[in-house]
Amino acid sequence: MAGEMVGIVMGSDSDLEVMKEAAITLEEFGVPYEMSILSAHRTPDKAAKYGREASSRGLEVLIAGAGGAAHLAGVLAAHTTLPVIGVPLSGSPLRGIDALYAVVQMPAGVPVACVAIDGARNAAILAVQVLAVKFPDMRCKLDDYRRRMASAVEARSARLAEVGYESYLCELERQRGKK
Ligand code: RP5
Repeated sequence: MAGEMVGIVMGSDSDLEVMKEAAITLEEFGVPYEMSILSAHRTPDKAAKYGREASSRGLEVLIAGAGGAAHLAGVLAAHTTLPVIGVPLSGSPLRGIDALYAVVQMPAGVPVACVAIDGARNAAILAVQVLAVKFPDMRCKLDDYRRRMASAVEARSARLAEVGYESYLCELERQRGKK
C-alpha cells in the first residue's frame, strides 16, 4: 500500500472536533489518509476539483463531513465515481437534522452513503469495509475488530451480572469522571 487511500474532507475547521474521529479510526486500521477543509459553498471550484481529481490521485474512498446545508458529500459525488460517505454534522441550530436530510436525500443516479449524525467513526469503518473488497488484509483487521468489540460487550455483561446494576452504574460514573 502506498499513498493516501482515503480523503477526509470537511466544510469548516469547526467540523474538525467530530471529523478527527474518522482520522483516529483510520489510524487504528493502518489506513493512510489525507484531511482537507473544502466547502461546497465557500470554495465551490476547489470542491469540484477535489472530486474530479480524487481517483487519479490514488484515493479510493472519500469521507465528507458538513453541517447545516450540507452539500459537500453530494458535490464530491457529482464529480467522482469513487464511493463517497457523508457525515451529517450536528453543529447547526437544527442539531444536524438539516445536514442529515441534505446528505441522505441525494437524487437517483448520484448516491452518497450516509452515516449517523456525527457518525465519523462509522464513516471510517465503512471506508475500511469498502477497501477490504480490494485489500484482504483489511478484512482480517475488520474481523479482529469485530471480535474485540464482541469480547468487550461480553465482559461488560459479565461484570453487570457480577456486581449488579447499582454498583455497575457507580463504576460507569467513576469512569466518566476520569475522562
Ligand atoms: C458548513 O457550515 C460546515 O461544514 C460547518 O459545519 C458549518 C458552519 O461552518 P462555520 O461557519 O463554523 O465555518 O459548511
